[in-house]
Amino acid sequence: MLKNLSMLGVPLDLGQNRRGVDMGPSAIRYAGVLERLQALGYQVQDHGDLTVPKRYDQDIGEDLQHLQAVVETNRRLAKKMDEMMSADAFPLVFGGDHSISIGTLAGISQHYQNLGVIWYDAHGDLNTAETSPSGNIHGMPLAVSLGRGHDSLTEIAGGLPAIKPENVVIIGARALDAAEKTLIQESGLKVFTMHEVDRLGMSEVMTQTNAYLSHCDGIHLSLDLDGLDPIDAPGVGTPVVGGLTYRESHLAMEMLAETTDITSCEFVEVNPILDEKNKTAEAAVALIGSLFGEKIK
Ligand code: Z70
Ligand code: MN
Ligand code: MN
Ligand code: MN
Repeated sequence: MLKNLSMLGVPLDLGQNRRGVDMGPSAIRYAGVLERLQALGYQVQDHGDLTVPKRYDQDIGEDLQHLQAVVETNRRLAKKMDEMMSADAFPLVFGGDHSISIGTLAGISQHYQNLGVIWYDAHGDLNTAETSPSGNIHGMPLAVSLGRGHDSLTEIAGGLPAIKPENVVIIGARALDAAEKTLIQESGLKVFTMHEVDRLGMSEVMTQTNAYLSHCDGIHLSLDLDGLDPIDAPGVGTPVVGGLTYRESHLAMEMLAETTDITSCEFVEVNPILDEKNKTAEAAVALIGSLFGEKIK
């Protein structure tokens, strides 16, 4: 892994309805992410937080809430990612809600032929305006990155889809909408739902994930904290019971550190307002430690 890291917060909360996820980057910084990475020997450049539009009451929209603000933010984010990549730094991004993946993937994917994506999440985030039960764009970023969705969202990646379905692995899914299940069937996306995690164990899931993405020339980890069980990560907008434990998640990060060449990552959906004493941000920072090579002994 590159020893130069570029850290960026994206305090966007307009991809969903719960207030507070805009404070995610602050909570993660407060939990000591910089010190943790420096202690591991990384050179970290903190790019601060991207300026994002404030929540406002006009033009919320129904099918695609806050579309223009989400589009504008992700366009700028994509450009920023591109700059970090061009400077040969490993991009480490903090959300904000998961709609920011539209921008991170749009920017990062310009630097790879076959970008792999590990989507660690309770949800599929595979909706479009037509299928979404909520109109929340944070339920759509994986679909958008695969080239499905409103033109103003898919165009952020510059015309071609940012990623290919055969380069995606979803881990931890347990709340998929009907249309998301159909899309998974049709596009052949690799999904380790909680069923597979329970049957195989996380160790085998990560071994298979590594093999499945071995042809990729870069691998992005998109970790939604709601992939974890709400007992371990209560500070998220859409908690779903029966999730990945703190221990399983650490094992996953440790195995990525050992065997999989992760080339960029983001930690999203930390909502300190809904949290218990910054537990979720602290979990995120602990997982970042493991992902970047921290060992117990
Ligand atoms: C639902 C939707 C979602 C995150 C919730 C929920 C999507 N499938 N994503 N929390 N991170 O509204 O599309
Ligand atoms: Mn998500
Ligand atoms: Mn989620
Ligand atoms: Mn959520």
